[in-house]
Amino acid sequence: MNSTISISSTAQQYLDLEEKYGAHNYHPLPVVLNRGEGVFLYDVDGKRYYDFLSGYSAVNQGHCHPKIIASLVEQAQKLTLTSRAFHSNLLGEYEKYITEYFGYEKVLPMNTGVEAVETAIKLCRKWAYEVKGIAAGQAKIIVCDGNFHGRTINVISFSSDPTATKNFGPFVSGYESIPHNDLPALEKALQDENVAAFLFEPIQGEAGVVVPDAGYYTGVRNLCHEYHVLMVADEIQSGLARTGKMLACDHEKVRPDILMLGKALSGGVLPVSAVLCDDEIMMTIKPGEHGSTYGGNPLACAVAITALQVLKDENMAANAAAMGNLLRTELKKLNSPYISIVRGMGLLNAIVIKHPNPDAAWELCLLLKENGLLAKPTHGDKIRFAPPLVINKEQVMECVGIIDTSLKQLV
Ligand code: IF1
Repeated sequence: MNSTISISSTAQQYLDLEEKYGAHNYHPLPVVLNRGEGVFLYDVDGKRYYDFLSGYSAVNQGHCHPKIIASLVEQAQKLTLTSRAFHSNLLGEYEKYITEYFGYEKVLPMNTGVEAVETAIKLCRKWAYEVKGIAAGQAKIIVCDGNFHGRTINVISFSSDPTATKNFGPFVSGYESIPHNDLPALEKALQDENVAAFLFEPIQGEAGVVVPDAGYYTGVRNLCHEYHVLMVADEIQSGLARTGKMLACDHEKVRPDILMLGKALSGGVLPVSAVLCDDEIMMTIKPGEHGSTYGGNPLACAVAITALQVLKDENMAANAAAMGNLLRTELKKLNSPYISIVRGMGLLNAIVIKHPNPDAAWELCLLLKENGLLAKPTHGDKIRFAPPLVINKEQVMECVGIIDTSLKQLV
């Protein structure tokens, strides 16, 4: 079953260029976009779409948020990069702003999400040897089955996804994987005195928006305290108001020992990530032991301050909670024979498709595109529904209508 993939000759020219000159490391939906504004994306033929992916939660504030763009443009005309060989006027101000914003003593600024994850792993190991006293080279980090934390060799070393690991070995040792949302399995793993940390996503995004049982974050927090192990929360996708609270861990008022942020930390404008923790952990890294060319650059600092400020000023967490409840309620009311599960927290949601055709989720995304909504399947039968957090009630209802129409067109 193949829906008719309609694409204009204009758009096709762009696809042909990518086909010929670019690596084939993605399989994108056949749409070519050239403008974004708020919850909307526009293609090269001027067609408007609702964005239900939000750059994988990098565009929580909406595409090209005017205040974020203003900060970008203003700073870009002053100073964009000094490197960390010298000081800039913005780094300290940004560091004060973000550490007070999240309640940690220190921040280490990086660029991409996976760099934040790599940084956190290096901090865990330093802390293990120099604070906890684990024997040199023996530190272990517990991770979860189904995890996604990025695509470097070290991080895929603990991936359970064959697509992420096939023919990329050899891999880095020092990791043990347990089921997500399984406190007994975590406690069993923590019996090993060489465990330095538990690294997890509060909600597993790539796995299909897997929300753990209530009390899971509290249980993790208590076990990590009891066994003197660092609780390391990857909130790169679940953080920054996406789930209806500033952080997913905030739903249980749990404070991780190490917090990783990325994606919407810049509102989708440029790569900005951050690792936050207190001095006992952060001060284990000494001058010259870690960093990056662009980490903490003045342009990123200016943009990140504004991106964080607008989340609060525009009450985006509260809106995400309300609009997420509305979206899930209305999707369930469709009673579609093709939807087996509707799940999520705030505006991080997914539906699980049940259909004889294994490509049904992809086919549905093609129909959604034709009907003016962009979404993409994850792991075959799940479709992530994660619009920008500025979406309003009328827009949610229009999108539910588009989803309903598309489901009825699915054969
Ligand atoms: C792609 C997935 C999502 C992340 C979490 C760290 C990172 C990510 C929880 C690394 C990045 C992105 C990567 C992007 C697609 C997207 C993704 F499908 F790959 F798995 F969101 F679920 N921790 N996720 O979700 O951050 O280095 O990419 O800045 O690789 O296609 P990054």
